[in-house]
Formats: sequence, C-alpha cells, structure tokens
Amino acid sequence: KEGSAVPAKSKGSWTSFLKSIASFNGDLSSMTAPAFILSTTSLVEFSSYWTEHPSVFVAPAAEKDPAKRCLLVLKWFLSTLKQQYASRSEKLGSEKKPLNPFLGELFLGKWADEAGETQLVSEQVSHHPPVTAYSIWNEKAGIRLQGYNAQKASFSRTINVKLQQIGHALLHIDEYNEDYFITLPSLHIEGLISGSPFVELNGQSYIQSSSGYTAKIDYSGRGWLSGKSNTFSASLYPEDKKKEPVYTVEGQWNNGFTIKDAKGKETLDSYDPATTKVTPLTIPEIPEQDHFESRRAWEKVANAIKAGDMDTTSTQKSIIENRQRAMRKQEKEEGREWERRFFTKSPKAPAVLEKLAGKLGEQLNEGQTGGIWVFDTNKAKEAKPPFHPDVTPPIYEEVPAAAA
Ligand code: HCR
Repeated sequence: KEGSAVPAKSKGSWTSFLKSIASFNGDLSSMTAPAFILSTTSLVEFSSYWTEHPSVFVAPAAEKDPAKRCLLVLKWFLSTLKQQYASRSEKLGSEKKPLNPFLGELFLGKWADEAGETQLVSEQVSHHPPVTAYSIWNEKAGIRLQGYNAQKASFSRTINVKLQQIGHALLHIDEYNEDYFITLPSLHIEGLISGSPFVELNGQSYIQSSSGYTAKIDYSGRGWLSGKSNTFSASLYPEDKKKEPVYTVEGQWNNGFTIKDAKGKETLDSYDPATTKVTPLTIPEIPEQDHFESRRAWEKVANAIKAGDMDTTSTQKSIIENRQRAMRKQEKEEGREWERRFFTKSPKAPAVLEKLAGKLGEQLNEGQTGGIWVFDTNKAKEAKPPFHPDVTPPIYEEVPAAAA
C-alpha cells in the first residue's frame, strides 16, 4: 500500500518534500509541497472548528451546578476535536498543507441557529512566528472564548512530524464570572510515507476552571490500551487533585464518547458527532469581503490550486508575499508596527490567565508567540470594513515597482 496515494508524476517531489520536512519548524512557509497535497484553506480559518455545534458551545452558560458546568465545558471541548483534527482527512482523503496566513489576514463570520448568534473573529497577529488569534462569543448566552496558537515542530526518525501546540484558549461565562483555561494537545502527523498524512493526538491536555474543577484528558493512538485510534480518557476532579474524580469520559474523539459517574459505572450522557447538528458558518460572499478577509485574499491562489495550475499558484502566492514584504519594509522605514485589527499585544498576562495557568504549572510561552494576545473589545467595536483603509492596492494585487 506504501506510496499508493502519491500520484505517479509527483513521486519525485514527494520524496523531496519528505526530506524537507526534516527542517520543518512549524512555519508552513518553509515547506514546498507538491500540488496534490496543497489545501485551498488558510490556517486562519481553523479557529472556526471551535464552534461547529453552537448549542454545545453555549450549554455550560445555562447550567447552575459548577461541577456539571465544567463537565459541559469538557463535553464541548471534546466535541471540537473531530473538527479540529480529523475533518480535513475525512473530507479530502488526507491532511493537506494549509495556506500560510499573512499578517493581518482575517476570517470573520457568524453561526445563526437556535443558540442565537455566535460571532467569530480570527486574525493572523504574527507572521514570524506564525500566530493566529481568535475570539468567539455568543452575547445572548453570555459566553466568550478567546485564544491564540503557534506550533513548534520536530521531526522523528520514522518520518513523523511531532507538533507541540503553543498557546491556549480561555472561556468566560458572564453569569458566574467564571473562567476556563484550556490547554491544547500535542499532535503528530502519520501516514507521510504513503502520501496520505493524518493527525493523531498524544499526551495530555487540561481544562482549569476558576471554580476549582480541573479536567485532565489523556490521548492515545492506535496500538495503545484499547487498540483503537483516536482514543482518549478524561477525568474531572474537584479542587484537591488527590481526590477521586467526580466524572469520567471515555471514547474516540472522532467517533463519540460516553460520560460516566466517578467510578465509570453509570452512563450519564453521551456524544455522537454523527447525530449532532452542525451549523454552517455564515461568511459574506467573496466580492462583499474586505481585501484582508482570507477567502477574498487567497481567491486567485485557491482557484489555481483547484485547477492544478502550479505556475499560476506560485505567481499569485508571490504577489501576496511580495506585497507583505513591501508593507513590512515601509513600516520599518516609518518606525511603526503593523496595527492588529482586533487584538492587542499585552506586555503582561491578564491576572486570570496567570492564575489559572499557574494552577496547572503551565508556561504561557510568550516568547514563542510574539507576546500575549488579548481580544480588544474597544478595537472590535470600531472595526469595520475597510479594515486597513491605508493599504492600497489590495493585498493580492501587484505593487508598482517603485513602491515595492
Ligand atoms: C499541524 C497542522 C497545522 C496546525 C493545525 C492546528 C494545530 C492549528 C490550530 C487549530 O485550532 C488546531 C489545529 C488543527 C490541525 O489539525 C493542525 C494542522 C494539521 C496539519 C497541519 C500541518 C502543518 C500540515 C502539514 C502538511 C502535511 C502535508 C505534512
């Protein structure tokens, strides 16, 4: 079966790609990949995976009991894993190399359903290192999520990319003035030799609530205890970690799971992605989007990838990259930094972040994410298209030679 997914004409370029993976550091721009493995979606869109089921996202806000509330937060978190890590493989047959977002790239939209309106803002706040920040909120339910991500990759001898996710998510519930600090699992990419990469999760991740409850999730892949792929087991503990858990959860993050009592005997609830309604994200039609919105900015590149036209793909990508270089050069000359539209770099972590991360003994690693990125509600209130009126021509148009 080895090599079966690599088209005959791409065998050489796939081998070179595998060799180049050895120096992959989490920065997609450092990888030149053959056409068959290119995705037409930018990494800035991945923030939307947090909320494909808005009713599961808002459910904790309506729960009065703090332990059950934390359990619902855990249930929502677990329900997002399939979208985050398996949806592309399921839809496209394998993981693909996403488009590398440019600084200032935006992905904006909303989900409208029985949960009310849930808003999404995702912004590329740093290019080197690549960092995406996001905020997702539902005003009616009084629940808001914000976070940011960077990735640090390493390569193991078996052609396995190991990826440490740097960053975190913070969920806030207005009614209880309660916060949940969410850490992100480590992942590795398998199936590279055969040309059909897919993601597996490993290690642990945590959810620390300001109410004192902590959830610990252990991930294991195929060949571990259960022998099934994408397996996890989670436990929810009260404040004193030495105590027995109050709830346990077990299953496969891509296939569903069961929530049980402390002893793991009585089934209290379950989750099945196959029967949980997915609400599609609504985004403006491409011509109505701002020049900084992802699908508009990458439209020509995406069309060229779809058409298998590598020359146009690379010409159009270069236009965006050259434009970015010209902007950075101009900013340097004028002694200013690129203005983020929705987020602000904070010199110090907000107290709640520091406290909850501290409880888990987690580092915030601001050195690797270009700082601590905080959703700026004042900026957000004022943000409206055109998001960067001074930037003309649009980001995907050639700059006259004199301006470059
Ligand atoms: C590893 C990955 C880029 C990063 C993606 C992240 C970690 C981004 C933040 C999201 O909230 C969660 C998330 C989900 C994705 O599963 C993960 C991506 C999977 C593949 C992609 C690699 C850089 C692609 C490598 C290219 C292949 C061809 C080897």
